[in-house]
Amino acid sequence: MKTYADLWIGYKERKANRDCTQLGKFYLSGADKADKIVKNAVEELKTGLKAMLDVEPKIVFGEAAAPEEITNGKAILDSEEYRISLREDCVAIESKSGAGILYGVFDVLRTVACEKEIGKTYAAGKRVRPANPLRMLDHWDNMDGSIERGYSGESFFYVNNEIVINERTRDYARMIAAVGINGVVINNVNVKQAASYMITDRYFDKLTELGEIFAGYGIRLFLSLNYASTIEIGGLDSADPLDENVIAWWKDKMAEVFRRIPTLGGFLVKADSEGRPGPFTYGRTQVDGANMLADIVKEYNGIIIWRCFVYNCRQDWRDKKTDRARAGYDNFMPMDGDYHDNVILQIKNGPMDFQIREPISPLLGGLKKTNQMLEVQIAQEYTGHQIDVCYLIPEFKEILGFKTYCKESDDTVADIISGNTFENRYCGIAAVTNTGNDFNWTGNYLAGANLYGFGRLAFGTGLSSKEIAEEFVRMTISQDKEVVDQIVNILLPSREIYERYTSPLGIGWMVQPATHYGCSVDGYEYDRWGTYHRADHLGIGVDRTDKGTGYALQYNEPNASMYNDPEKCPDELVLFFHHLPYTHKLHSGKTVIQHIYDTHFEGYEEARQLAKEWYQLKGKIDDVIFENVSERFERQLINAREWCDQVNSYFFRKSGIPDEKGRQIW
Ligand code: GCV
Repeated sequence: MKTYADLWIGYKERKANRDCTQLGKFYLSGADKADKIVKNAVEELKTGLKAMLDVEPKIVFGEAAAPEEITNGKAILDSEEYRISLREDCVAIESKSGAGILYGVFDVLRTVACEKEIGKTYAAGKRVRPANPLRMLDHWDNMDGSIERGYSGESFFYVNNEIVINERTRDYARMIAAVGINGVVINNVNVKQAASYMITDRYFDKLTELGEIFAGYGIRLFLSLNYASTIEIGGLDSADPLDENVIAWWKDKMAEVFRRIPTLGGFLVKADSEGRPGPFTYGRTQVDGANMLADIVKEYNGIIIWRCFVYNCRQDWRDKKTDRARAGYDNFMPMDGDYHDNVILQIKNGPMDFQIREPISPLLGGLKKTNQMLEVQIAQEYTGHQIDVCYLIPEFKEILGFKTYCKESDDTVADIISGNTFENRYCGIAAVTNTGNDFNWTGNYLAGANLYGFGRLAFGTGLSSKEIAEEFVRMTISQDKEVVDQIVNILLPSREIYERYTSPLGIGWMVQPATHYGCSVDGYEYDRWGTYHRADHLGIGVDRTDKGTGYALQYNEPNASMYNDPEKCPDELVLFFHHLPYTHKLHSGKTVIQHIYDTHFEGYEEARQLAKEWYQLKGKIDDVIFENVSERFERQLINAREWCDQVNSYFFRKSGIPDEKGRQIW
């Protein structure tokens, strides 16, 4: 008996599709049947169909598929692309790669698990190509087993500075492959001392084993790298990227690392950021650092994913000219085009740090000659710690759909990171993951929808938030239509509700600094982190216009003009870009202060409503899931109430303007 939930790879009994004869036989073609991914795909298919429908399918392998079947008028299918069609006596899955076959198998299993009709789904043939080349999860797991910003237990990769490999490891690989993830970074970007030794003999055997397990599911293993490894473990006194001894050390080290861990995809690097070492220490540029490593790993097909989270974290709060929001662009734009081909810049979705609402980073669409990858966060660091329900897929859809105007056409963030706009080979999307060793992997069972949803969206950007939520509920909780609708209706508005009872109009922060959970309006106001709301008795917000820090001008037109003008700036971001009087009228017709009062009272009420809807599910769903989420809702309501009362009281006391509706403010 497993001690943890198997979520969407649980394959419980299903009623629909029992009379579908084609499910008795599968024709797999295009990929090598000896490929271990294909073998795993077949095993998964057999396990899933046996458990759900009591079917034991016969597997027939085609050699290379007949050209007319696989080409559909074009050249061969892209690797990872798959096609599913129904033949008279079987289901055919075709792909050029083992991974494509695996994704095709998971497509069929998902269809069965969601009780959608096989006949209808595949009658016309279904051809799917992943939207993004790289679809990654970044773990912030430390080797002592703790997880930075982890809200669902400890790491399942590390215990006491050792790498642990067990059944859970394999299930994790199955689970994330099922939603299309193809890369995992297993250690924290803040590479503490113990983790620096990951690239030494002490860990190679385990990493090789782990890399092989992942590879069997089409997933490449990546490591976070300590930029100063030359000093930390190499015995040198420098990490200068242009120093010959440093380069020579890395050459030897990388030769050893890739020989010992042949499946390794490359490295993720957090340099010159929040106290981490980097090239700036030696008067060098980010390009110098990234290219030095990239040139060395190139012969092993390695890639260097270089984070753009570089900013001054020792700011004087009195200084109104320095603007943390500007930092990514200021640091990385001037050298657009100088990064080598196997470098990807990984850019957080907003210019600050995963707040509930931020504008899109202007680097996305600013950079035109550099490989780019979007970084989002499903670990709910600022969005409720997996205590509060906050389904993030609607936010990710907004981010992906943002028009950057990097070309005359309407290119969106999704177009850029998929490689469509600038024809990059290395690009994609990564999420800081929300997993841990809790029985249900994500603490709050409903936070599983973010893990599931991130993968599905990374693979198929066109899917809607609702479709994804429905799939998650059907695959893991219930087939009952009423139950499904009820849970989907809890998930869908939850992000906006969270926003309403927390930080308004794009301000962000206002959290308890020690944990990032719970309200503290001035928590970051007089601190060094560059995260201010600048509220006084007359108004609130940060002037990032041409008269202020100039951040708004980092966008391409017409976005720059839109953000620069308080009359054109969308309400939800207006205080991110402007310092405005409390009496300023928003597009909604409300004043800023009334908006703050209304959204906070309403947000709290809406959270109560969500909880009520959840409590109605008692007896209709598994007790363990019911209790797990109910307990979280109790804590969410306490949190929401605190936010509501503290924010409203704070701004009433600052502004002296009463609530038009006369509700109680403390
Ligand atoms: C891993 C924020 C978080 C840190 C995190 C950092 C980053 O500052 O609070 O925990 O460090 O972002 O993304 O590197």
